Amino acid sequence: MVSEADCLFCRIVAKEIPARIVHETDRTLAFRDVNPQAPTHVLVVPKDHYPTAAALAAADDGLTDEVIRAAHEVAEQEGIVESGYRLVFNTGPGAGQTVFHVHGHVLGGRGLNWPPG
Ligand code: D5M
Repeated sequence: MVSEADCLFCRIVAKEIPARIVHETDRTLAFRDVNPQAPTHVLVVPKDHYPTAAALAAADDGLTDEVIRAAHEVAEQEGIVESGYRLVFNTGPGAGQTVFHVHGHVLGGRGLNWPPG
């Protein structure tokens, strides 16, 4: 596995730091955000370390598919497909990315405005 010792989400993947895990596949993990912005706010990550969505897509587009599929399965589990949900990859500091292990935010369970702030 590609991991980085001081990466927070690598440490969650390694189960060194506790998280509220809601979904897992061989190559992905999904856990609840510690600072939820909606009734459902789950982060979906590849277990391997890629800093951004762009780096993930450039390196392994099959894994990109798996992350997106896992996000949809989380939405199904959470019962937010019918009402609608948002899948967001903040990419780069200018877009608000603070943790540089790529993660998709699955948000739903309330009305979501567009454009986001
Ligand atoms: O999103 C980074 C997200 O990561 C942000 O919504 C908080 C969340 N976060 C930070 N630490 C944890 C832990 N330990 N568990 C779960 N969620 C966490 P970004 O798009 O990079 O701004």
